[in-house]
Amino acid sequence: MSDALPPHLETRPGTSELIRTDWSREEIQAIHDLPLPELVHRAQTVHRLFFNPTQIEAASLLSVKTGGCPEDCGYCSQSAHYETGVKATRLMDVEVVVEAARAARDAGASRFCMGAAWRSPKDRDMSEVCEMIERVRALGMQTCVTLGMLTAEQAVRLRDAGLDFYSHNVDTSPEYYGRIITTRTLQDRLETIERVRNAGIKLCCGGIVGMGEVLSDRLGMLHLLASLDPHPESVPINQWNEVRGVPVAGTAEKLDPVGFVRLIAVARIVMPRSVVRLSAGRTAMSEELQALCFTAGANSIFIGDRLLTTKNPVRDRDFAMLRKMGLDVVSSLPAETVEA
Ligand code: SAM
Ligand code: DTB
Ligand code: SF4
Repeated sequence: MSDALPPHLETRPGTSELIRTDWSREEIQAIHDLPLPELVHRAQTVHRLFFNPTQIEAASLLSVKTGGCPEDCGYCSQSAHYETGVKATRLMDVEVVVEAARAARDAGASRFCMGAAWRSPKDRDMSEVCEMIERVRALGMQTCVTLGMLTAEQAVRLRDAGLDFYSHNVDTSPEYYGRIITTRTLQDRLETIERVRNAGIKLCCGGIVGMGEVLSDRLGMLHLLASLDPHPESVPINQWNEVRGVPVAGTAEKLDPVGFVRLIAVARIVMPRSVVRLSAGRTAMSEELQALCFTAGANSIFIGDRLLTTKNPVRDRDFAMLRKMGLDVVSSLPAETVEA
């Protein structure tokens, strides 16, 4: 692994060897297949070397441009290819976005993520998005945007506006990818990821499970993420949030909860320093399952009753759940504040 550890971790012998980008699929499978107590113990051990296991980061999402997307992502409510009932809107007014960010901050979120249903942003959209970033940043929040594919120039513009994170998922394994999306390739995504990195923006990159894929695809997705050098600072693991009218709806199968916990633990072990976000899909998860996920190394959630177009648990219930578990919502986690 190329980049240095932060000083507070360098004093701990052996931690740098844990950060690897050369995991083999076989190693990942073997970790996944460990007896559950062994797997969770290993994930907890790694987690504690890099994070405080009682701390959870909270981010909020806002769809700043909804629906009418030209891409055909088979899981998405916002694709113009499917009848999902989601109404297409124009890019939101900056003031409305800033007010939503302020409300999210006052409700406990430290990061505000703005999503747009674009294949890629048009240059005329960039000025407005950059203004949103500047204004949300001025509220003292970390900023994140997800706008689709970027050119190198667009990535630099976002960096200059003060963007902290760009979110761009690999979504699934290389083998399953073509079954889910045909209008852009995995290579296209990797190129955007590279441009984001080159501009010096932190990366939020993960994927979705529960789209009819098999276990080797889920592990293939984690392998792909763990092969990114450096690892994404933030790794959202989404369980597909049900959307009617999309192709995935015909094949989707909710994961066995223990199988889901195993994936979280594997993500924690193979990307020790990344923040692992228990992302979409929590409305369908019991508190017990979420507790196991936090025990297996997940340390971030989205708060607020809406993700982009689909539901998320209501905030008060989430805070009550975290309180019950003795977990604190913090404004930044140690490993994530380190410069890449
Ligand atoms: N249009 C941009 C793009 O796709 O690059 C940004 C917005 S897109 C909605 C962001 C991510 O949300 C997708 O890459 C996908 O991983 C996730 N996502 C979309 N719909 C989802 C669903 N129904 N359940 C879980 N995750 C979903
Ligand atoms: C991510 O991996 N999940 C978030 C965020 N990154 C942008 C988006 C989840 C969207 C869920 C579907 C919806 O609400 O439309
Ligand atoms: Fe468009 Fe993003 Fe949805 Fe794909 S995931 S259809 S790119 S909004």
